[in-house]
Amino acid sequence: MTIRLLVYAKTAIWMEKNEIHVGYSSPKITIFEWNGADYEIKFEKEWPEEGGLIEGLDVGDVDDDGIAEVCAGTHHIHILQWNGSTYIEEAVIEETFGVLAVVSIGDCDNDGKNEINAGSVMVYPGQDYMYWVFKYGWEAN
Ligand SMILES: [Ca+2]
Ligand SMILES: [Ca+2]
Repeated sequence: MTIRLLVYAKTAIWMEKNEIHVGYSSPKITIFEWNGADYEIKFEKEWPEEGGLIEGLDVGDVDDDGIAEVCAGTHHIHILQWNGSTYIEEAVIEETFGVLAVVSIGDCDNDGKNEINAGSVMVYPGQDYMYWVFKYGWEAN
């Protein structure tokens, strides 16, 4: 059941066309692209049994290869990259927990490379609220 919907769009100069990225609490992501007449679904993926994808969604080059990734935060961070015909999940950061309300990409230490910032908005009993910064060079699981 979808409880909350996030509509998110971000311009990325390295993408051929702008996309609309929609996160669902199920959790699921749907990526739409304008075809000249309508928005069509370009990619969809669901991660059953994971925390809701409510607000933890951003786009940016997180591995410094010049290509933007879509980062989708459930309670993990799924890193998706366009391969020319579809999005592939090229990495998952599994250190995070709770339900992520923050997944933001940006160069927060001015070294010219993006970091991934993540924070939990809901946690399970016994867990602390956490905020993480993953620097370029993080080990993907
Ligand atoms: Ca990249
Ligand atoms: Ca940086």
